Amino acid sequence: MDWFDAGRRRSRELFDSVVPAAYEVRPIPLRNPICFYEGHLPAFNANTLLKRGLGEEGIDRDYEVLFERGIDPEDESAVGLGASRWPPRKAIQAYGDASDRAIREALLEKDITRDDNPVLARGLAAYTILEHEPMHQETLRYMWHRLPYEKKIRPAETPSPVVNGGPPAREMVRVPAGKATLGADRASAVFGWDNEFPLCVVEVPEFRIDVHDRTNADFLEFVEAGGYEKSELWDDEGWEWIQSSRVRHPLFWERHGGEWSWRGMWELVPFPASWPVYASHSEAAAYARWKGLRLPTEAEYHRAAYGAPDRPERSYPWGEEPPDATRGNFDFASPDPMPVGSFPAGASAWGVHDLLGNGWEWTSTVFSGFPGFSPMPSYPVYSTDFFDGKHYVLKGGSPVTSKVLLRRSFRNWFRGNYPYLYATFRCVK
Ligand code: AVJ
Ligand code: FE
Repeated sequence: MDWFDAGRRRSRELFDSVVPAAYEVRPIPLRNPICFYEGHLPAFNANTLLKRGLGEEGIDRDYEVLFERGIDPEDESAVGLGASRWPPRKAIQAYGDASDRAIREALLEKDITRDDNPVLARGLAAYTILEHEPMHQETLRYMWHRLPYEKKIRPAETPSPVVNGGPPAREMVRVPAGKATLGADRASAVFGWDNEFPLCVVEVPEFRIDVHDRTNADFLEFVEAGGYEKSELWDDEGWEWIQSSRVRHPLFWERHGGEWSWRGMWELVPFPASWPVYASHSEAAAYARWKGLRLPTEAEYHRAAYGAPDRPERSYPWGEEPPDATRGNFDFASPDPMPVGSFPAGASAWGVHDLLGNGWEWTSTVFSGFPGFSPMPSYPVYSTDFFDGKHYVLKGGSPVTSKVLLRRSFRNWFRGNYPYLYATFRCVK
């Protein structure tokens, strides 16, 4: 109950941090407008726990269709209009309150862990709604990021950005050949999304990997060397995208009076040379190719993060202790990134920094199910629609990734040319 209430409260704060006039704005052209998400969260809860799980009626049939699912179209021409007129905020909030009441009642009083029902077995539907909420809070945060500052209301206690001088010296470390355990074991995991199962053990050959994420300073060299003009560095999809959208630098960068600055969540930041560069997969891969390097595979990320010399794999890069604020920039600790290497207590056994937090990490692995994958009964379309060869796996987490999503098996994914999320990269050879 506390988990549910805290999640709903945080979502409410997010919606309240947008001025009323922006309620129907679409901050990212490829996503629904803001109002959709205030309806989507409670509708998802009703659809998943009350209807699919407990076999009940739900609260409002029209809303539970209108707000059922978000969108991930290939380009703007494929964006449908959704509703031609969205309900007013009052109505959406009244629906949300009714859904919250029904969910609380279900969590407290109904049989939500019935082993004879695959949707409810071991609390599957309940965990699904509890983790869906923070997942969207991150999505909402990077959507709000795109809104002009005058459309947002900055919370009083927001910390100011930390921009320490230059980045640390660039360094790579050797990770010897060994096993990486991807995924999780269905029988022993408390909960996981379908793409986390089953366990998948991979042999990973030796490689070298960046100790730190590539920074804005690193990426500036690429921009200044004309990286966006060299077609040989880009895959077809990436080249097509930077031509048609006229992309010439990372989305978070802006040029004012001949100087680069960084569009922070609440203010414009003087060029933060030592922050991890936030970029799309296409930009990350082009940069790596320019350096004669490449992006890590998902298995290499696991080896670098969770492997340890002559020891079993760890649960977290730093060991077995649960995540806290000393281990990395995550769980809403800061609205924007921190300089790379700010959390030595979070480094992995090989001394690789910031593997959890401060930005998701792109991998070169195309998103698909592990051998033995099956869709989850509580939300069967969670992953399968995205097994299309066009989405890449991201690992790690961002400043606004909830700590409940920081488990080893958690996998994120997006299209290669999606520049909006808080995602960075490191290189390997
Ligand atoms: C896992 C972040 C890619 O936001 O598209 C939310 C999560 N799925 N509601 C997304 C999701 C359904 C998904 N990502
Ligand atoms: Fe959703």
